[in-house]
Amino acid sequence: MMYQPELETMPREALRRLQSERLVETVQRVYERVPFYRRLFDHHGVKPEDIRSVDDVVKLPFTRKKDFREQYPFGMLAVDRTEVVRIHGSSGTKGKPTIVGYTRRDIENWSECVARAIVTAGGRPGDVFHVIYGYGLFTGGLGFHYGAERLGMTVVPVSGGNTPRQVTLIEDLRPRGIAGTPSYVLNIAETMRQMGKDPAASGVEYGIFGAEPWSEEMRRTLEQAFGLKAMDVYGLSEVMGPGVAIECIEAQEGLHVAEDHFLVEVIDPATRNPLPLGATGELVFTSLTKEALPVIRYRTGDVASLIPEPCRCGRTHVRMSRIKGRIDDMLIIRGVNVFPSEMEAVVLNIEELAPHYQVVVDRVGTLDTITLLAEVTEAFAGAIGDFHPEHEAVLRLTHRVAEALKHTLGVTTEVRLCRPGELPRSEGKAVRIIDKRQLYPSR
Ligand code: DLL
Repeated sequence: MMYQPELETMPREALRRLQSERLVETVQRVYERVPFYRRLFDHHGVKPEDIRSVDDVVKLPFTRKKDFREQYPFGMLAVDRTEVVRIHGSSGTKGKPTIVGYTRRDIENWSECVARAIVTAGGRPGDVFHVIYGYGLFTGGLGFHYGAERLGMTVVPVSGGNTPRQVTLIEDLRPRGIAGTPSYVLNIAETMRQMGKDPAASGVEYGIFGAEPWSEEMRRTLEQAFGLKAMDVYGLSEVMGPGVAIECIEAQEGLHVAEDHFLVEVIDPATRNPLPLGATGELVFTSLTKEALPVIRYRTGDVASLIPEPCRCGRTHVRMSRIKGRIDDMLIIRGVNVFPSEMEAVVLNIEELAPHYQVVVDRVGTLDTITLLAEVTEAFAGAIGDFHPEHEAVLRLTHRVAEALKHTLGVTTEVRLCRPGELPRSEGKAVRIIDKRQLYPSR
């Protein structure tokens, strides 16, 4: 089933024309209405008339999160503040949050995007839909809520946290679909098992997981735990929120970008040059329909590639790969590029490890070092009795994990195994990386 088949299967040539028209309008609007963009365009010697089709997008300057910070709170708006019906933001670990705004029409378009995304992931009107993403400034909860209501679902706005209540509601209301961060949904499964319940008995048929990097191995773990099909959903507040791209249940391979609303590019983060279709680099988005907060060539910091082959679901919108990680999280260890999220695959493939891990990054001299903290399973800890790092079985497992990491990533990593339950559990986006390098910037 498709939500908007005429848009989702639009021939590429027609889609290109639609995108070009919308790009031209967007560029004119921001130039006229947002002093920030006028200055930026002037500084780069770009005039709105230079942009006639999507091919010209490469002439436009980039924007970044820092621009949102500097224009905080309302400097990026292309409408009067009174036309903004809602504010969202991202938590931002440093200083002020990033604030974004939506007009009534923006909310409508966003709801349509999310409704479309839910259907793409296997949802249908009438389904009970359990929303675990946080409600509030974060775009996850309300973004999914409005999309699900628009679709005509029975929405359960649980938000994150209070895990025993999540379990009760899932058991009693029997949602066909759930949406949440993969790390927290995994914790719900763990809690169910601790309560003596089988998550697979809950009858959930599909899960829409995103807002943080996750791996194919995590998909398998979640699918097996609940007996559901897991789809990856991508989005970011600066561009809209969830629903920018979603995997289809037919292929479960790559996320269809809502190309009637967003123009996507992949660039080399170092040179900022566009990369050929299929190459891995930084995702860049230009919005095509947004009123309150159009974005021009927004550099996401997220690393992925575009998949040029048509999809077997029949949708013509280009697919992007799973996000490999964020540029800031990429480590260069003795010349090898490593994303901490790549370690997830290793952890989940070792039977004695629980799917809970963190990566500590530090710097010794001029070298980056990484240490994987991973929990052993209850079964492993139970079998050896008293868990301590010097226990022979623990040492052996530590060695095996380090070998597996070396084999998969090509670099030597420290490994520290932890007791079951020792690492913090997430109720939203998991904190996977502890970067100690910033503590000593001068080292
Ligand atoms: O995380 C929006 C969202 C909500 C997406 C619910 C999906 C589901 P922000 O808080 O602004 O918005 O964070 C955006 O999260 O730049 C990525 O680094 C990361 N991210 C989002 N989705 C994925 C995903 C929401 N599927 C930032 N895989 C983005 C990997 C993701 N990373």
